[in-house]
Amino acid sequence: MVPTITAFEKSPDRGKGLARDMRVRWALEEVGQAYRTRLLSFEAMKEPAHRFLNPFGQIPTYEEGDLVLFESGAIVLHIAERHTSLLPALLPADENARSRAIAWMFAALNTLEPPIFEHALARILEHGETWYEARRTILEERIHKRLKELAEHLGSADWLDGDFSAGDLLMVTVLQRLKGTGLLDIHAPLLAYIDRGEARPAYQRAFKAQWAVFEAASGQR
Ligand SMILES: N[C@@H](CCC(=O)N[C@@H](CS)C(=O)NCC(=O)O)C(=O)O
Repeated sequence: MVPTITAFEKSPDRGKGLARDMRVRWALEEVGQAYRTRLLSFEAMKEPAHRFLNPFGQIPTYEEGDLVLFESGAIVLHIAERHTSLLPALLPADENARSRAIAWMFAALNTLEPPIFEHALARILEHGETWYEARRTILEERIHKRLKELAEHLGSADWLDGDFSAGDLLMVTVLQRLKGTGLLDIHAPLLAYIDRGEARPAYQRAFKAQWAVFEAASGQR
């Protein structure tokens, strides 16, 4: 069954691929699963029809027969779990290694993403506030602490725990939000890590698909 995902009709990131549908597209490409995309305006995301799929009125969602999912991490985990017989898979066959890969998925979304996303939001929504510089400094200190720890764990390895996994997929998408901020400059291994993720053919296909949406929307303006 071909699943349907939702994505922004006009992504506010202007085609940079930072919206969270990108994680889902990338996971689907990694496992070779075709998918359909339903594009939504900001207004449509808040309508009851979409809130039925995601109570928070956000993208991405995932529909596959009777199954409806929201939360990008849960969707990527579902895709990974449904395609474990593939080689290479997004989750390792060994049970302990699989649990560790899932731990990295949580680490990406629970330990790294919160300060990184807060920083991005602050840059957009709070930069005019009198206290903005102080808040920015605090958030950047928190981010640097986590990036240093992550880079130390990664060391000279290509991926976080053995082969590329769903944990790496989520981690790379989380770190990408820092590109252009300068915050990654002193964490060179992480820049190379993001590059490795982005070089994967599945990532390239996913990026192209979301870019096509942005280009089509730009043409209509
Ligand atoms: N934790 C959720 C966050 C979803 C989320 O923040 N989606 C954004 C796009 S990346 C969105 O829909 N923003 C519009 C809004 O919240 O109104 C996930 O990982 O799926």
